[in-house]
Amino acid sequence: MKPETLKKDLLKKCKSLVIPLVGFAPVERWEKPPRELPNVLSPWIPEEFWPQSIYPEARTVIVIGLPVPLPILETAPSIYYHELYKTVNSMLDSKACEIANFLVEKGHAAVYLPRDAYGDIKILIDNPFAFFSHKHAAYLAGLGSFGQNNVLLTPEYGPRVRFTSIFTTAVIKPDPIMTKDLCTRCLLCVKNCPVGAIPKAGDFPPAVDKKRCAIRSAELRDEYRSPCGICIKVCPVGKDRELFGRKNISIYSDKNKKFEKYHRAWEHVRKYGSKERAKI
Ligand code: B12
Ligand code: SF4
Ligand code: SF4
Repeated sequence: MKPETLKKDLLKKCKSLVIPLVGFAPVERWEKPPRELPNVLSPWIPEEFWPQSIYPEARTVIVIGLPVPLPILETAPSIYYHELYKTVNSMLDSKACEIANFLVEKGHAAVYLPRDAYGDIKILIDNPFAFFSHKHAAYLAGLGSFGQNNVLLTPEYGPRVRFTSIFTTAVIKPDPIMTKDLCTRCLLCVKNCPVGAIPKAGDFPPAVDKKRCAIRSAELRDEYRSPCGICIKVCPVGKDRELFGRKNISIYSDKNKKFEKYHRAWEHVRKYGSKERAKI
């Protein structure tokens, strides 16, 4: 089958699975990290984390992304975002598994990757790495650019999107790497991080204090209201803000009386189904 026909079939399959974001990256892109953006992606990801090291036959990485709806994320930390997180995660895993099976049915070896791949958040406190990084894969597959918050921003959903990947032996026409820098450097992510984990200056994207962030996530997990997600909630980038009527970022400031009805709704959701550890 011609590479163009396979790409068309895959895009059709993703459409039928209601996957809004799909990108294709040849494995060679891991060998020569691109210089298109003002990124300091240096040192680059060690070779043992590259797709061709994990699955030596891999020729193309397919990255899929599912959105995190803003009105749910806005209640975070809450049981509502906690449940959404679990749902999106299992949907990503099963859709990626189905795409790999679809390729296999067509005669192309393919394997899916789990969207996270760690047993418990406590493992990440001391070793905050997975064996494969999906945000870098999404970047190399042309889905977005890095933000000050060190996650990938997309034009469609800003950072409010979760990714996973599929490795295949099929050669598929790649998508161009995004050259537009989507981050506005508004620093809202920096100012709103409750544990000060995101540096405001230095390299871009900056090295987030992973330990601090992971410890906060572990605490919230024990309270049934993880993950934190504030740095993706406040980011102004993404067309989803328009769709959900959330262009005005001052909605997140407690002092803004105009948005009291939203603040009341979030407080209501936060009161049920989870508790701060001190109150458990
Ligand atoms: C570990 C992890 C965490 C840790 C560490 C975060 C971090 N910044 O790396 C903690 C628990 C803190 C965390 C928090 C969050 N996470 Co998280 N996390 C992961 C996970 C499981 C692995 C990431 C990884 O291994 N990165 C490793 C390397 C490659 O990235 P890096 O450290 O930036 O590496 C660079 C340099 O450090 C250098 N380097 C230098 N020396 C070394 C040494 C080694 C060994 C390596 C590997 C690299 C390296 O190489 C890289 C390029 O320069 C991924 C899922 C996955 N499997 O990809 C999700 C993931 C990155 N998380 C995600 C999200 C959304 C979050 C949160 C917002 C929580 C939430 N869900 O609400 C916060 C955001 C924190 C933040 N601002 O960064 C999403 C991001 C989606 C996006 N839009 O980009 C991902 C991709 C999950 C998913 N499947 O979608 N996360
Ligand atoms: S997830 Fe929360 S604690 Fe972690 S960097 Fe973002 S705002 Fe800070
Ligand atoms: S909140 Fe502002 S500084 Fe942070 S990633 Fe988004 S656009 Fe960039």
